[in-house]
Amino acid sequence: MGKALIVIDMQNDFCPGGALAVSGGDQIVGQINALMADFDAVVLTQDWHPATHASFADNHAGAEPFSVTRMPYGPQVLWPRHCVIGTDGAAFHPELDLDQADLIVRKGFRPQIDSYSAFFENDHETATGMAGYLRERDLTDLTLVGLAHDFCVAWSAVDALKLGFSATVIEDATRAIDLDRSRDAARQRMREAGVVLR
Ligand code: VGL
Ligand code: ZN
Repeated sequence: MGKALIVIDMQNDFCPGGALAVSGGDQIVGQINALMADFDAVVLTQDWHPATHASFADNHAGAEPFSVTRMPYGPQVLWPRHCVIGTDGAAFHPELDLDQADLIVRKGFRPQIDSYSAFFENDHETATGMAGYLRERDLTDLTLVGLAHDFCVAWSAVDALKLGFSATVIEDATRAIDLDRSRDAARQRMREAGVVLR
């Protein structure tokens, strides 16, 4: 039973100057690097979208970024184009210590479905492979950090609990998009699911 640090989407597009910049997103890199040595394993996630991705507002005629549409799997925020496969925006923050990572899980590469969680795409059915990897290595005790607190970090933490892992979010090593008070909503959902916020 080991401890894994799950570093969510520490990519250029989520940092200041990026396409979907999270305020202060770059300020947490040093802290995340310093945490890595305290864990048995480090797993990074990477938001990784084809140019045609259905979560991009500019792939929907007349749609504004940050508006909400309906997808077959439920409501979906339409985002500014971000983390397009192979672009600099999709690359990790240059100071993130990739050398300490055991695994990189890419998500959101299916054109018709978004993926906030590190475990499942937004249909809550299509698995990313993360759970299988962690279980095979007997990594049961998860700590989550990275971007964005109220989307990919929160969904990942809630799914971790559903799958039988324990999950702690170090809030100081996250930053939120905070769309329509989504930060408060995410904190409440995480607490209700049994995620430890620290
Ligand atoms: C994220 C919105 C769209 C995230 C990814 O990493 O929180 N948010 N894609
Ligand atoms: Zn995305």
